[in-house]
Amino acid sequence: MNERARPEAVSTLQNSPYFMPFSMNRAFKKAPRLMARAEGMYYYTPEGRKILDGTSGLWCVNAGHCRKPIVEAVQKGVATLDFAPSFQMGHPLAFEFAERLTKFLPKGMAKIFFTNSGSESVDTALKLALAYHRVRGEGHRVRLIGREKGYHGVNFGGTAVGGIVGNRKIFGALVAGVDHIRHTHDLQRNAFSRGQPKHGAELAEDLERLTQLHDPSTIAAVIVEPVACSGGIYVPPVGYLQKLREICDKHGILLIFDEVITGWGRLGRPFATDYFGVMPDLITSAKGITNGTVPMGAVFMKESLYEAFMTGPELAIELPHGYTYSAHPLACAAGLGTLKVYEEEGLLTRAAELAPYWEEAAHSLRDCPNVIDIRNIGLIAAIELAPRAGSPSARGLEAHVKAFEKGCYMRVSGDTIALAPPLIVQKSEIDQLFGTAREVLKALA
Ligand code: PXG
Ligand code: PLP
Repeated sequence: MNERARPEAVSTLQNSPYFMPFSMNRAFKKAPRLMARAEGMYYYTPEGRKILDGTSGLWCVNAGHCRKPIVEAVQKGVATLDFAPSFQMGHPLAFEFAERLTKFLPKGMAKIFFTNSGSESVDTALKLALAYHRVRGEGHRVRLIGREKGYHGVNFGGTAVGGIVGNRKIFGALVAGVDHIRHTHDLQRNAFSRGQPKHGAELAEDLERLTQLHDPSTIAAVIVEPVACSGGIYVPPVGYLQKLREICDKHGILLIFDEVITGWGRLGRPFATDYFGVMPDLITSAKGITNGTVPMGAVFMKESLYEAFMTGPELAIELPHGYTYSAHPLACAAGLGTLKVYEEEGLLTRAAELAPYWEEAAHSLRDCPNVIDIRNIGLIAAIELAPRAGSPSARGLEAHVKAFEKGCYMRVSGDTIALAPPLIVQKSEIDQLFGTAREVLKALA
């Protein structure tokens, strides 16, 4: 039992009806790790223990926790308009938020479709891509291409284009017409790269192989995370994303950047699209769009995509797609508050200032036991550990638990520790985070 948890809480949790997502339910309920309160860079456990947030909740609390302008916008919003239908009806905040959002988006991203999560954004973007080709008379473009090790949420489309085997294998055949290009993880050539790895641009040519296998005229879209995060943090090799864009252009294939994590300042520019200077046709977003305060997602698209749907009779629904909670008033209120904080505090570029310090701190762990790679970009770092013989992920899980005991919250993906703190992080907190990581790594056999 985790000695920090209250005995009465443990006995309640062991029989709890709560089926926890992406969790080891039985092990967790025996030794829970609970957060009861949060402020700024910190969580507080029910016993009042202070925990430094090393992964921005789940990569979403980019402005730090319980920020006043966001909290107040939500409080005011909920007391004013609890819900409003968005099908054939509207409410002012949705239009105001969409308008404000466009000021932050990569140039050329002109229209916005609202969802409630990254998973919904991904499935929306995939459906938009298929429908876009169809309304233009290219209904033969029915295939969707993802990438090995990619994560695109958990709905059917996103699971199908996703490339993490463990997330796919128990869910049957998923969606027809999906294929995957190769991942870019290459420890032999790129271990301990700082920023973008040198080797691997040629892996983008795997897309050319798939166009030849399936015929390019059958492919609707390619979806990738500019930096693959959930699957273990893989920074794109120099020139790789440019090559993907070229191949898509050559064959009339739409390119979707899944920026659910990389968006909203994580790399030191508002979006990874800005950072890498490669323009996709659609961008999926969520998480940081409301600082994680109220669930929301969005798909950003080029004007030409939207316009392709605006050609039929005016008294026809142009896109038969949407969610009950698309553009929920509370989420719009939270989003408007979030944009205010990002703008006033310069948070969408702050990671660029901190990145050199962050990089040094991350790579200082190179001499720790079992470390086989360290990767970083913006305010993201991955510390990959050698798996324990016969029990992959065990060392990673132990690192996560030990870090929590030592006052830091760190996500792990398999045996890779993933760090991505709120963008308000101070240098002293970066020191604390990597100092704790060092202690944890030393303690792990
Ligand atoms: N696309 C990407 C690139 C993501 O990272 C989603 C889609 C799905 O978003 P929702 O809001 O439906 O979860 C994500 C989500 C982790 C972790 O620790 C990552 C995510 C979610 C939870 C945990 O790696 N990414
Ligand atoms: N299932 C049923 C029976 C519904 O009526 C609806 C929405 O009206 C949905 C699913 C979809 O729910 P949501 O719009 O919240 O995604």
